[in-house]
Amino acid sequence: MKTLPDGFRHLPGYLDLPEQRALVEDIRAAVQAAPLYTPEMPRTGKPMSVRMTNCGALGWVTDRERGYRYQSTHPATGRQWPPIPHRLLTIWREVSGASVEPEACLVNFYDDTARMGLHQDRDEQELSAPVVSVSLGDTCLFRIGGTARNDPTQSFRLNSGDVVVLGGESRLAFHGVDRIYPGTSPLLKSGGRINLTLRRVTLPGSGV
Ligand code: MD3
Ligand code: FE
Repeated sequence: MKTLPDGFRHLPGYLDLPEQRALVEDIRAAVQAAPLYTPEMPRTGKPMSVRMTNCGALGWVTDRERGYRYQSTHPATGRQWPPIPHRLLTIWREVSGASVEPEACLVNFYDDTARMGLHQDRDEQELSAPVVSVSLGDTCLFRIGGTARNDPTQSFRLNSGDVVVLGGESRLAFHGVDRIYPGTSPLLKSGGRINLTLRRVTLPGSGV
């Protein structure tokens, strides 16, 4: 039997419907200040199917010319990212077990056909803090393996209101989103899925 990587925690239904609705309103306000944009793969410039924006002091961005990186400004508007909503900071404090605050909240928006290929998250200097993920809207099929690309993977559904904590060994596990199940949640008026990931980027004391 395959085992999930150590430090992986799935908290199904962590947020009730009123909490999910309030979070959607927070994200709507953030997206007004920092619009979703289409990220490009490094070197090839191939557009990703997921649209993105960020909240927090630092945001994860990618384009053909400069590749994957964190920066303090939106690539299209040049403005600072809006702050991380308080209710997300509360969730981080409740589940992360970290003594540091998150610096980045990546907002991923999936339409019915969007996917995210198997990848590792390793653009952060701080890899001892977990990543905390919040799912809103339509259900997705999520896949997670081990720390080597060819390790066996396990798939399961992430539903609206689920929280996932990726700590310990799972922090460097390969993972991806294979598909969205359209029409599985009434939360977002026009459907689709939002995933929020809270991350510590810099090492505490690095002066950022
Ligand atoms: C496992 N997001 O933004 S969330 C990402 O549903 C990303 O949008 C997916 O992968 C999404 O990088 C998956 C669950 C997740 C998030 C971060 C992880 C799983 C992770 C980091 C390390 C290992
Ligand atoms: Fe990821």
